[in-house]
Amino acid sequence: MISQEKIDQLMDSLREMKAAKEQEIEEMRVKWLGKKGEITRLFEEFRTVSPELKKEYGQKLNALKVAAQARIDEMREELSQIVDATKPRMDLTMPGDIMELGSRHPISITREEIISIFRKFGYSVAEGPEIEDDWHVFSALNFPPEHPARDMQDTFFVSPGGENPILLRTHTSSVQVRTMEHSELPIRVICPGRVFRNEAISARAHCIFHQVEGLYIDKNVSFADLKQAILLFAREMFGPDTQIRMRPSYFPFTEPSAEVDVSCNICHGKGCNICKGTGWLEILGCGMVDPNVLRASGIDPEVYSGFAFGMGIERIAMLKWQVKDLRHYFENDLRFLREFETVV
Ligand code: 2U9
Repeated sequence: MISQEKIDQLMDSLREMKAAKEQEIEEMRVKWLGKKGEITRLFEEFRTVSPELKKEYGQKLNALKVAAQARIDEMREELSQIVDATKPRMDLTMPGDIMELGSRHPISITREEIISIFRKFGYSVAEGPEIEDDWHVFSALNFPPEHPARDMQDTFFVSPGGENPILLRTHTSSVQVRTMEHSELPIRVICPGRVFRNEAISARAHCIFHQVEGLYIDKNVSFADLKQAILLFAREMFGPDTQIRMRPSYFPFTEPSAEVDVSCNICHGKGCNICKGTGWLEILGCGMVDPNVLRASGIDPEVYSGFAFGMGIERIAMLKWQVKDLRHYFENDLRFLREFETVV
């Protein structure tokens, strides 16, 4: 029969309970809390307790049940702390797990190299949004309203309508425009970043690629300054014997404009399959900033002049490592990526 004495007695035996194995703990759990266990049986007897004692015994029985469960959990915890001498221990003489080392992506390596060269020349680095407006990508850069780059065939539009459509930038020149709008003169900045063009993907073209563009604006900046900056860059990037040549070109944002070739660093001008027998490799475009571009960003072209240049990082990296297909840069094939410098 339930009594205070009986409950106290059970509490005492609970505290004294000991077990050396998991199996013994389980047997105790069944003995106390199982369907036919001691505490379960007391709960059945509880139904016959007189109403005036129900509250008191109810609380005591519940406390007993909680204490039994707690002691069982405690015994399990104690057992898990004991090292089982029969189980194999960790062999400290085993070699450690091999950590897979990553490698820097060739585009990142090339971008960092270009940036560090221009930093040495005193340029700072600026970044800007990939989703841009028409003003910063086209209008401020002297693109006429009917220019084909403004067409859906060439540019990815986010919202095409209205006065100032929203689009994915097709070049990082928009970052230079933002720099001109907000910085004090003189400006000497390079802008690395991803750009987007609506092109069919092939070995030589991709709809996403990376550029580094540069801009230098001050009083009395001349084409000779541009030529010297590009020559110094080419020699840092491709070796001290590198020669450059400039061919006249056209861009809406520069006048005059030029495309720049470097002497082929594979055949040293003799002609090979990399330079297609010409001895020259095209690396970038450049020119003197068009006065309309300076004016659009509030800079007086009567007082200031500047030069700008732009290059595709994929192209520079292709020349550096003789990568034949641009798609390798985007496919994350480990056999390709492991060819490059390991990060330690
Ligand atoms: C401002 C003014 C002028 C940036 C320039 C080029 C020439 C050029 C191409 C090279 C290969 C782009 O990646 S590519 O397809 N770029 O030829 N870019 S001048 O001129 C600017 C930029 C900003 C305010």
